[in-house]
Amino acid sequence: MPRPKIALIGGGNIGGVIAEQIALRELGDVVIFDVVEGLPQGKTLDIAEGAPLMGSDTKLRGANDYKEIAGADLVIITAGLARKPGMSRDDLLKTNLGIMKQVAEGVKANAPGATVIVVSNPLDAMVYTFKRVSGFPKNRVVGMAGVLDSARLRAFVAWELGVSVQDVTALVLGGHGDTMVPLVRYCTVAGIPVAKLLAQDKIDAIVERTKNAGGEVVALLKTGSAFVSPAFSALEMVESILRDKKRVLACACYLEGEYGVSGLYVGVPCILGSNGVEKVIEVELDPQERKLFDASLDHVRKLVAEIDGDVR
Ligand code: TXD
Repeated sequence: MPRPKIALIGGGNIGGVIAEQIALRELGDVVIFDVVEGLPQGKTLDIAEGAPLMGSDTKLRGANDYKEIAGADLVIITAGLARKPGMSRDDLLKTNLGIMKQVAEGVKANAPGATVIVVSNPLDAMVYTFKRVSGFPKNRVVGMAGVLDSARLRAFVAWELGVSVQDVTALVLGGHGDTMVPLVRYCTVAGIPVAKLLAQDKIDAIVERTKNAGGEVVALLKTGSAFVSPAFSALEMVESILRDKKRVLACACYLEGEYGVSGLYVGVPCILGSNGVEKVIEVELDPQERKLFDASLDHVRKLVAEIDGDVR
């Protein structure tokens, strides 16, 4: 049984960590495509030379020609600019739109049967762009954001309570930006609702820190945005798809009536398996949660409206 072929479009900070972890976990053989000559080739060669120390027989290669991704089973897209201090994710829209259109054409032509995980920002608009330009079915195009935002919420709750991160579960819905919706009501510590363990002011502070977590790292790094936690977030999705784990994860999914929404990508819980997004799970939202979700939807709609003419 051959290993799955995994194509990484974009071999930068996030792409490099994903490639290294795919090799370490032997999830499949890797091709990194990038437009920078030498970058994908150098990164894959470096990881491959470390493979004996990982005990990994994963094959890795770099490419500057889309033909090298031919027949990929899974494609992970991190191509695009990352934020610098003072920039919002939305500031990346125009530049990354042009890149995503190019990427969608390349993937459509060379890996038409692939399942695609989009990571590039502004995420909700970029995954929408990929789907529109590629014409791939909605189950095979999914965006990575909610897994990261939920992980950040989990980490902050665990640190505040002094408990293991393994025992904290959380769900963040909506767009991947300042209007994201951390659902505190569904956040538990070993099944115990977090509101039973933390005072409201602490919870409110954690929610705010979650919404601003990306910007917090950008301000500290100054040269780019977070890349390890996003890479590990994408890898949760990669493993669930390749190993058919049926994980329930918060992902940017294309909605057609769920949550009363149609024709948009937005972060919702879904079941991820070998058929990609196998089911969107509709959780009950109370009036306040629905209000926040609708506000987030409005933001995503405005962002998509700015580019819709370019992607039809
Ligand atoms: O939760 C999330 N979804 C976000 C995503 C979390 C953090 C970062 N987020 C976004 O991912 C970020 O705002 C960027 O839009 C992407 C990738 O972030 P990364 O930190 O990996 O950026 P890098 O290191 O700049 O890597 C981008 C690579 C770089 O090597 C470029 O040469 C390449 O993209 N690139 C391209 N590859 C293929 N095709 C084209 N056209 C292209 N243009 C640039």
